[in-house]
Amino acid sequence: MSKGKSDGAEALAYLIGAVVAIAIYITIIIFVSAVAIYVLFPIGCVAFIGAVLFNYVKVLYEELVVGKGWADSPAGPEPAFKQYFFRKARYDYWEVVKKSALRNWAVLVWLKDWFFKLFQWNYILAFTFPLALGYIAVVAAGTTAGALAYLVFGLLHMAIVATCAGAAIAAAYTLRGVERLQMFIRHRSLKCPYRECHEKIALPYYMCPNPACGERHNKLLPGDYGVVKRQCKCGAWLPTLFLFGRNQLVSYCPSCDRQLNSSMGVSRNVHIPIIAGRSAGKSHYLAAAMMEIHRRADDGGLSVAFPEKQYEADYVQWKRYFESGNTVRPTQLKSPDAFLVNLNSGGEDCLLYVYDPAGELLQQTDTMRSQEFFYYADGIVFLIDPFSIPQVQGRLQKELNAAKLQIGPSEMAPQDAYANLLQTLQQQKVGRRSTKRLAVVLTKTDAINISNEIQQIAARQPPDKGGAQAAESSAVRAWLEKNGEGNLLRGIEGDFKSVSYFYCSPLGRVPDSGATPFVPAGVLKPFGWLLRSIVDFETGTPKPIAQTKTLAAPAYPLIQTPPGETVYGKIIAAMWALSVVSLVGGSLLFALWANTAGSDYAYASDYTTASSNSSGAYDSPRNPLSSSNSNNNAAPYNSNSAAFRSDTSVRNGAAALKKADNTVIYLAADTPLKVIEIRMPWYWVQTRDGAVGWIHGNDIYPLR
Ligand SMILES: Nc1nc2c(ncn2[C@@H]2O[C@H](COP(=O)(O)OP(=O)(O)OP(=O)(O)O)[C@@H](O)[C@H]2O)c(=O)[nH]1
Ligand SMILES: [Mg+2]
Ligand SMILES: [Zn+2]
Ligand SMILES: [Zn+2]
Repeated sequence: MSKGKSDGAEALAYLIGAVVAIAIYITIIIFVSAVAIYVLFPIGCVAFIGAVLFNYVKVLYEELVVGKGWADSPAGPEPAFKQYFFRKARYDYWEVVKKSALRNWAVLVWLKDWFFKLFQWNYILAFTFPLALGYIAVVAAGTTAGALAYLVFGLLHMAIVATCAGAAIAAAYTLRGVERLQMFIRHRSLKCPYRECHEKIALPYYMCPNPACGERHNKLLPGDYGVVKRQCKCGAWLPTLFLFGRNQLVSYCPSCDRQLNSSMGVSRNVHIPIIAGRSAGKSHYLAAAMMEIHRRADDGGLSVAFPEKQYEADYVQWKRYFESGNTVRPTQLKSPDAFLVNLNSGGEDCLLYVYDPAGELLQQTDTMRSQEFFYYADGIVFLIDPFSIPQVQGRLQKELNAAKLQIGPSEMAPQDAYANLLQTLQQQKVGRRSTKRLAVVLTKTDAINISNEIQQIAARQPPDKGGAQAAESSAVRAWLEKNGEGNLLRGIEGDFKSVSYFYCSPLGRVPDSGATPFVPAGVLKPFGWLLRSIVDFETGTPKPIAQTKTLAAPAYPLIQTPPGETVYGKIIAAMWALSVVSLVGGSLLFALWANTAGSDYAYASDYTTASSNSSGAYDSPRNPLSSSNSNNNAAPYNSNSAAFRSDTSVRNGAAALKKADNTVIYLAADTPLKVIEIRMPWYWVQTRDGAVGWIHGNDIYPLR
């Protein structure tokens, strides 16, 4: 019995204990939940966001500010590093995003480990499980907030990289377009000056300025390797635009792999071939023209530079021959197919290509056709050896036989030479009437008084209104006509739109055993006419040839930095930091502002309540200071209306509101209001647009 009694007491004690324990559990659960919701959740979220921010900043700093980020390497067809935003930027971005994610993951793992350390699967858990649940809830909320923050940081970073990349790509392709356009407009299409090649060069290839490297850059243009400069795999920097000195790099023809001169592509290029049959005097004419050009330069009327040593060497040799009165024998004239000289008479630099093809070529029109320079010739010097004209040969047979060795007359009649020239031009589809300028030049006029004959014709002519050149042109034309070349003249003038006639003597005298120097006469005039508006041989005030670099001139300066390293990572990091700071600062300011505004302005609905009026309608506006409200229920002054009026004479609302001219409008529930004074149940409020009145129910009742 006693056992049963004590059993019962014990059971009761256990029951009470159990009830107390359950009560404690429930209290703890409620307490922890409350704390979790109002204290731990916000703290947890802020802590997690802070941790994510810390991780992002730390990785950004380690990777992009002090570190070098993703290890770049030369990529693509060129021996160079891609421009940062064309390659490395996105790897750098992934590196930061990935590494900061790993760090965030590590934090979660650390929290998980702590969880299992704190809450083990044993009887204690029976007491601590509310804490465990709280822990899980806070971590879950924090993880959500942290993930959101990570997303925002990552997207912000991506937006910055994408924007910069877009700008870089746009800049690169704009500059490329500008460069192409400029080449097109300024007539700078390049042609290989070498005899066997003469290919049109879209873009030469350039050598790395680092002599230890010697890599070749095939497409040195603004683009994915760099906007204004690019980095060679050796670390040296190369400019991508001629504007920035690309022409100072050593460049080669992509067709024949021979070195090009540096000023090609910078100066205005003018191509002029000298056309005549064999032994008509082309080479002497070219040599004499160079003598004359240098005489002009010595007089201070012209700037001259040879873009390559090779041409200078030729010139020096010719000069020696001319000064000693020796003719330049064809064998000793290793005539480059194009002779290049850079000229300036005050305007822009002119790179003149003069072609002196061997006379034999004209005999074989199929070979001539392959001479591509006809395509891009700007003008042609058509040389006529007077002693190749059949009528002259007949007329001056005696004198000619005596001086045959000195004059070396061409065996090809001008008509035949011209026919072959025309055939070549037509085969190249130059058009019905060529727009190229044609200078018809009578040469060797020192011999057997030819120049005297022309001067006599000129003297008999009426003065020409077109000036000295027009007078000379018509005199030479008349002389040719007189000597049986009328057909040739008519042919020429039908085929070319722009023709002028000249006479000259490259040697100035008949070459004989005498050692007096040759003094050329009249050789520059045809060039002056062909180059008019570009080079002025008569009255120029020259500027130095800025762009010309002979081989002896300093090459592009070698600027070398560690390969593949850029400052862009640091810039991106700084931009990211700046945007995060402004994002956080901005939202804080906004919250502050919204909060301040909130304390000032509330919504109309916050102060309006359904009326207790038994009819269900709202109380009409009335004067709250009046004790009697019953006399103003007439429409429209009732039911959810707000009366706004401007009649300042009415101070006592109740009476005034009955006036027919009162405007009554609804006051929307979301109209912002500022409470100025409260006399329950009335509020003296002001709307944002400045209307002031009493409000009760849905009504605003303006008193002024
Ligand atoms: N009198 C005189 N003779 C000249 C003059 N210019 C050239 N000659 C003569 O003409 C010959 C041929 O001259 P080149 O200049 O070699 O002729 P080319 O047209 O270059 O000949 P190829 O190269 O064979 O096609 C020379 O040997 C000179 O004797 C000149 O101004 N006066
Ligand atoms: Mg020759
Ligand atoms: Zn290099
Ligand atoms: Zn070439």
